[in-house]
Amino acid sequence: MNASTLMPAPRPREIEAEARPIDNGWLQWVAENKLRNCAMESMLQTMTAAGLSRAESEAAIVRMDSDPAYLAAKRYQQMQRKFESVLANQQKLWESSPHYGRVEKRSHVPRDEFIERYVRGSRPLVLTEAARDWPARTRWSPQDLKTRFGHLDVEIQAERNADANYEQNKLEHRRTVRLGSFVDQVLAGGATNDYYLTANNEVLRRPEFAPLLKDIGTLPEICDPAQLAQRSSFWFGPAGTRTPLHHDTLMLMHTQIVGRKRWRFISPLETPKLYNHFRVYSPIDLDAPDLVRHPDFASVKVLEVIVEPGETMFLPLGWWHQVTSLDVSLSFSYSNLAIPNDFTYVNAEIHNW
Ligand SMILES: O=C(O)CCC(=O)C(=O)O
Repeated sequence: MNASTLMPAPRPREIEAEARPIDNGWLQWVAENKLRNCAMESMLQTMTAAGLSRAESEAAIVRMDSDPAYLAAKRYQQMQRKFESVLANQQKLWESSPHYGRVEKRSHVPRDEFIERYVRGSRPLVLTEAARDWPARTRWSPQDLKTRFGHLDVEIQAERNADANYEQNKLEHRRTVRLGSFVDQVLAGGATNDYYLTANNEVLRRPEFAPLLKDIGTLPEICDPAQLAQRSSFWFGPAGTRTPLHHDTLMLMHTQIVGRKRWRFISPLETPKLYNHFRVYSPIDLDAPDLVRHPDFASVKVLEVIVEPGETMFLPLGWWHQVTSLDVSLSFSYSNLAIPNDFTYVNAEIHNW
């Protein structure tokens, strides 16, 4: 944990003529910043700038050292630090492999090796031939979508450019559009992140879209075909879509049918350095990490691979990923692994960090 980053001050108010009281909001702020090892002087600067008396602020900071609630928090913090060091040591071992920085591409992996090396061994992998007999590979195109399904309404994500947290707020970005018009918009609109038909659309659960599933051929040996309709998703959008850094709560395959995507990955063992204070999301943008706000990210190793048309990305459990479309893209993801693939994560919900 960085020693000098201050938490934002509580509830900004206009500075009043008289010194503001050190209320519970400020006491919590003092406790949190002491837990983050912030220096007394930097805390005092923030407190006095907000209109608090310097003498009272200093006394509150000193008193905190014997506050029973603060002492209890310190014990929990120590346990958390221990757990973090366990993860950090394990990550160090993973990174000591000369192969760690490279996402493997392989044409075929036998089932047992797949489970041992990639599922249990927790390694991202690109299967280059897993979709070789899929009719989708020759059939699917934006024009084909329009011809076969253009008259149907679908749910997309829209007006994303106006909202820095478009993925976290995805329910607010749902719009229903005619698929044919959306195809036209994608083809004419050029590179943009403003609109994207993502997995949220659930089109594959609708009988009208069942022909799409017929275009899926042999699945990797590890998958259960009987579960495909229930556990698959369809993605379509322009070049330039960006799915921000997050982790999923299961393992999945993602087959690129049209266009390329750039996938970047971070090990689940690096979670303590990703400021994961809201559900499965990290506020870090891998294209422009802000090391002043997120200094712990500085030592995080990012893996990268470009997934080409016809290739299938395997995403092991809990790996963080940020995904960018490099071209107009059509892809198909599925989580119907024939091994246990439902996991429980205790979600972080600390909204005001
Ligand atoms: O393809 C994308 O834009 C994102 C895919 C993804 O993040 C996922 O399936 O979890």
